[in-house]
Amino acid sequence: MATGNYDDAGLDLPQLEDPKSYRIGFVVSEWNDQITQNLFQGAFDTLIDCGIIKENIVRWNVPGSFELVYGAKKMAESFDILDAIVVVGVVIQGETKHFDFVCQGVTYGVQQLNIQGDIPIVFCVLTDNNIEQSKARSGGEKGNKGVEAAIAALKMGKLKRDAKFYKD
Ligand code: DLZ
Repeated sequence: MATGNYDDAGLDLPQLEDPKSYRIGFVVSEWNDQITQNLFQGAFDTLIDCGIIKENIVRWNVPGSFELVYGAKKMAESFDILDAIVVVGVVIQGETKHFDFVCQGVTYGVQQLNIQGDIPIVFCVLTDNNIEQSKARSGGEKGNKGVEAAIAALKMGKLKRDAKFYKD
């Protein structure tokens, strides 16, 4: 179980007709890998709780958050059967402007992929002032943002399927 009680966290789980048929991809940044691994694990456990089978969960790693956009783009091209892709990263404020550029790049890039592509890309990138804030949001006292991302991925995947149904 990912966080214990989804209701307490105000998270309503999606009602999926056939959860075993859902396929979810993850592109995970290796920068601050303990944090991103905890985010991924929270998301993975949530998907399993929702009835997704582990064979239908794909994971690729990229070096840093800036590379998440390219990774998601390539994953979408390689696996057009995916219902949704989650990008997982953490960007921590430093002494230079690097933080702003990485945050801007990944946010804008994911937005563009969502506008141009067919597979919804879910944003699970922490943008924190310090590592303590990141720890708190990746399985600490503020919960695990990976759980929310997994639920968002399933909801967006369902929306994609529903939209196709109306079109066909
Ligand atoms: C270089 C860099 C820095 C300073 N900080 C972070 C960070 O906090 N989080 C993160 O995911 N990546 C960081 N990176 C790496 C960049 O995302 C990227 O991998 C490099 O600039 C190479 O393109």
